[in-house]
Amino acid sequence: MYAQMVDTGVDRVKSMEEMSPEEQAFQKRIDEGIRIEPKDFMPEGYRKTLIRQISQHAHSEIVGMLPEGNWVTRAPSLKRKAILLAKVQDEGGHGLYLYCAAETLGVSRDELLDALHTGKAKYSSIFNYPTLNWADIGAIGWLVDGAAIMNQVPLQRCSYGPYGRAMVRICKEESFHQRQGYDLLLAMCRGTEEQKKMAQDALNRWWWPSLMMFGPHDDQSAHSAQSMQWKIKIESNDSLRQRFVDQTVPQAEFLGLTVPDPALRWNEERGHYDFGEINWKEFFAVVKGNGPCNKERLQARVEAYEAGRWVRDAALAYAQKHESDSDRRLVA
Ligand code: FAQ
Repeated sequence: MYAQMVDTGVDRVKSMEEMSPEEQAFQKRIDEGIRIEPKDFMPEGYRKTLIRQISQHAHSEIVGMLPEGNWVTRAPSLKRKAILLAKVQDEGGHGLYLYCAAETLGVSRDELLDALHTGKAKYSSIFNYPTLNWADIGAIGWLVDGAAIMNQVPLQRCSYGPYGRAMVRICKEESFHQRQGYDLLLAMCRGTEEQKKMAQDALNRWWWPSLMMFGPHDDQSAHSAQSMQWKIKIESNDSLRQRFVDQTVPQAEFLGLTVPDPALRWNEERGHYDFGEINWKEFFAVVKGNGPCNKERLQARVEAYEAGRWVRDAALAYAQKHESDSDRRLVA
């Protein structure tokens, strides 16, 4: 139900000699760090790969509103409710910038949403996990936004102009999101014993799914080699995941929480934390549609789309009326 059905037509990376003169000139521009803009020549595989990645990213933002939106009515204070509302709204805005960036590649928003609603397009695995207690909202901000920023900061240098530029604003907002999550957990960890237990429980459930956000190991990653040659991806899945672990473990220690990984230890020689293996069986089950909340998430998006149909119809009718009124004025 959930497998990506966008065939990008790329099965291996071409060498310079195998490329057409147009493709060689394109690759040279990329190597020189010159941005590609919507009207420039681009190989079909580049265009399709971008549509796949940007639309998956956009879908992740709007599906990502659901687990947190679930807690807006149950936030423990007016201040926390206002912060959470603003954050969820920001995620909706990120989705819109990203859909606009994808549209510059010649695909319509209706097509992209249809791919999401019919299960042809993916969104991040992380949003198929439930938010069971208030500390989960802190864990999402700290870990999920934290992982998203780690991945998105390099994407500001993506070779495709509209995507890289959308990422600049998104990253600024995500860093506030991460701080609000950490601040929420800090308050809970300095609170009662019961609150601290809730925070530990949230970390236990969100740690491994957050590490999965970076995707499969580099040697299992179908798209990395080509996407890195085209600078659609700037850093590899494993190197970003390692950086996330290195940055996050000391933050957990400061909170007084324990990362749920018995294999986790500082490796003096490597200058990095060693950590345990991800449960890839779980990752692929979630990606294929069999995670705890896949069906619920998709159903919520489809229902929201149907419920908003009258607004789209009214806006279209208004625009058409406006257009025919101005046509009449022109004729007169
Ligand atoms: N979930 O060859 P690779 C956020 C798929 S935004 C589901 O390594 P690629 C903000 C992948 O699509 C979070 N599927 O793929 C927020 C491919 O399948 P396909 C989203 C995954 O594209 C915070 C297959 O596995 N961020 O959180 C996942 O080179 C809080 C092979 O993998 C972005 O989308 C996964 N985790 O690298 C909102 C950033 N990982 O398409 C609300 C942009 C891999 O062939 C609240 N995207 N797959 O069927 C990227 O950087 C890349 O697309 C990666 C995957 C790194 C995610």
